[in-house]
Amino acid sequence: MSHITIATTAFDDQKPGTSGLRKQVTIFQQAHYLENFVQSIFDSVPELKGGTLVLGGDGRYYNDTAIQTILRMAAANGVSRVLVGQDGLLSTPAASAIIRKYQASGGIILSASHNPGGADGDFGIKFNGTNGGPAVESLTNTIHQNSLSITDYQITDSADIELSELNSHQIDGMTVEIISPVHDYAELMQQTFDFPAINALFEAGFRLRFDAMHAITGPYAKHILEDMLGAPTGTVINGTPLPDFGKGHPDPNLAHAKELVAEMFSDNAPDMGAASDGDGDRNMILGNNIFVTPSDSLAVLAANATLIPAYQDGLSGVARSMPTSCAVDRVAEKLAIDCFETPTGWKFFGNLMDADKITLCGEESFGTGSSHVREKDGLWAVLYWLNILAVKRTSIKTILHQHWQEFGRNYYTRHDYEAIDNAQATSLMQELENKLEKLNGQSWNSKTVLQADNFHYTDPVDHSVSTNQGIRILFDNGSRIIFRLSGTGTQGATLRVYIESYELSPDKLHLDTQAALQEYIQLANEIAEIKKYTGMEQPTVIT
Ligand code: VG1
Ligand code: CO
Repeated sequence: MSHITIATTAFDDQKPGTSGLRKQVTIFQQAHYLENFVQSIFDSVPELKGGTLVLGGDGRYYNDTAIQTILRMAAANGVSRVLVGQDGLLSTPAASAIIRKYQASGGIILSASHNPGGADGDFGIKFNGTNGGPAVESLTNTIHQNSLSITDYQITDSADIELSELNSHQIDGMTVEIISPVHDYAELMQQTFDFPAINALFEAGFRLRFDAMHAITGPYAKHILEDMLGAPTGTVINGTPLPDFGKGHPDPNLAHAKELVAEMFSDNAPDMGAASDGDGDRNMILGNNIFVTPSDSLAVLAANATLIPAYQDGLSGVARSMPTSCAVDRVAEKLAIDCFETPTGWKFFGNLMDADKITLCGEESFGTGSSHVREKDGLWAVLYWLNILAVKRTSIKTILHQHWQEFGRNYYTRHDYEAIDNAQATSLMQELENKLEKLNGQSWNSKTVLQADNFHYTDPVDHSVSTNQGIRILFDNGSRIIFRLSGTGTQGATLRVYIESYELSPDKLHLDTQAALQEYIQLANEIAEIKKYTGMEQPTVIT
């Protein structure tokens, strides 16, 4: 077996987006495409030489091929040990936990998360650093720069490794250890939550339905919920990971988790419904005939933190991405802890956690997490809710209604316009930017714009600055309209419009969300001239 240097030419489209490099599978299948990006990672992270690398993915189409290539390249680039999930599988939060537990120099996670899979779907790759979190912007910029000037990459000509057995192998002096994808993660969950209390809840007849959407969380959910916590067999549905997610769209929201949503809004609905995405970092929470918005979920988790063993001494602080509703801000105020507002994407939470400025954080896009890892964590959020319910012994509906009564309700919706022409999307955003000055101080029906700007963020820990993170229109009554372009889509551009209003009066806490926000939805359409630029009458997805 020998080391080979392969000559290559650079691709000009390997700039990581919100969460790594995400492209259609066919793009990744081009000769040298994956190899160029992987070599750019090795060139940007010298600590990998002689270090430990964690490797795994969400099992989507091309996962197997990519893992074998990366193993050969890791050996040729002098990595000393690779911990790879059995069958090449690792959920994103489990990868983060394993990097931290074994003090690895980093991890490579293969996933396009909530994007559809299969030969005609999407694939993705991202690098997580030694803290277990997604590479910060300065590192993704370096990786991108290296990808633009690459001329060759290193690989061995060794045979494929058999990944189905928990075994150890050698490639050219590098050890490959095949580990259980579930074990370390399950242990961490057991240390975080009150498992006996949750077990007692199930024993008392509590009914949970967990939809793994044929994605990575199936084996984790079956082991933890059914085997360890005693939930009845069948609690987990769609629990076998498939390379094309059963042709579904593994995005846990009201639009894509249809089977679960129908059951949760039926007459004989279970007490709780939950779902997770392609790589296991997102979650959706439903109660019997009620949907919990991710922003509300974060607020409820923060307000009830001391019920959870791992957080019983309280939270050091909380954070949310800028477009996430301000519900958690009100909890933080009451708890007298800091609340940080970061740009979209989990990579901005890592520094705050490393510096112990926050314990919990979340995003409106069905992501919640804590400092137990450095990724958002779908199953963790489900266990957190179960732990709260095991202590309170009341319904999700009651918990949510009481929360609104105490803190007020942030009505919230996101309207996505997908696959729009790139040039039109850029013009729409540019035109909004041009209007900012005029918008400041403008009034509609007794509400006035307090502030209209393009959000930028200065990291309180390393003082790095991230600009151009979304157009914000903030009103004097607490309402907000936010516009930004997605950084994870692979076809054309996706415009995301985030709309929020705040209600405190008890007689207005139970309105229909779209109806409650109608005025702002209309305003958003007018201000951004969405129809003119997209040609669309309606959003393609509403969450
Ligand atoms: C989306 C979400 C963002 C999330 C990101 C990765 O990004 O809006 O909140 O962090 O996906 O999630 P964008 O740029 O498309 O809006 V995952 O679960 O796809 O890794
Ligand atoms: Co995900």
